[in-house]
Amino acid sequence: MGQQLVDEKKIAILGAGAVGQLIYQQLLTDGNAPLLIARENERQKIVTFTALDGQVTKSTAILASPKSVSPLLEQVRLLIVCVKAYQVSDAIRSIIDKLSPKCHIILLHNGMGPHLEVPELLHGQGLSLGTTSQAALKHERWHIEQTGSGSTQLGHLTGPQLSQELRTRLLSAIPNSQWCEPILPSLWHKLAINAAINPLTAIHNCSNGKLAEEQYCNQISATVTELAEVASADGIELDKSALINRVYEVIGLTAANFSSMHQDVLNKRKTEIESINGYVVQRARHHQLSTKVNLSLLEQVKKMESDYLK
Ligand code: KPL
Repeated sequence: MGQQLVDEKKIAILGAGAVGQLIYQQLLTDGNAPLLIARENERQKIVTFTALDGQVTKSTAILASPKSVSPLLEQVRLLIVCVKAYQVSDAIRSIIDKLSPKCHIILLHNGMGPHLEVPELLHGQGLSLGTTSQAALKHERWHIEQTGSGSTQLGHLTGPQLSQELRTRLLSAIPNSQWCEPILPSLWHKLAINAAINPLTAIHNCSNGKLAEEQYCNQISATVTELAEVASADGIELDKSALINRVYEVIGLTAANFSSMHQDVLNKRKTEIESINGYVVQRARHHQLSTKVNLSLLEQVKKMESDYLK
């Protein structure tokens, strides 16, 4: 009976990176049977999960590829998109024709931007957005470890609303998650933290904790001040000093960690700079505002990237 209910309102995760696999595990643990949509052609995979307390569990994940004409895709009523911001539009294009108009889509990634493009790709599906401070590390392709707990905010953006039943199932599965409306202020809030911490740790090759030093204070404060001005022009009022305090709180709480951008640069991967400081610069241009500090951080990280990405 329970299984039938789950299949009728199927939840799928598009993108089996660290965050995608983490959300998959949390849904699974809470009694759901989520589908993982990934590039691989296999139908099943044994996935390993190391929880915050070190406990290791294995489960068999049901996979579908966006290319497959899997009947499972038509049954999906909630699609959680966990690919990187720069992959979101292509990932949605690759699957949208196979999704029911009754499916609801949630974008859950670092940075901002895709929510401006995705609405025109939809065929009647509703769209919500989310941001999470949970952290996970990928040890192997199918082995992730949760490395940080934290809150998750989700909320409606456009089109039909997510059904109450699916919303309840999602909030029940993700620890410390809330439905927030409007959702955009939560995304700008997280953007400010990433805009201040991520590029500086990548440029100075340091842990998050190092940014507590006096030498970074002006840059952190200017990055957040510029961002708050751009957000305001976009109709989102942020409390600048509360935001700067929060940046320092996150620096303290994650002092020993290396930011995701630091790890991307270290491993010579494309970074999310375009959807973090790049988004601030893009919205600033739209409003004819100047964001010198964000622009400089964007250019420095792009330069590092261009030295290893050909
Ligand atoms: O989200 C993060 C990231 O690394 O992307 C922060 C908050 C900076 C923690 O490392």
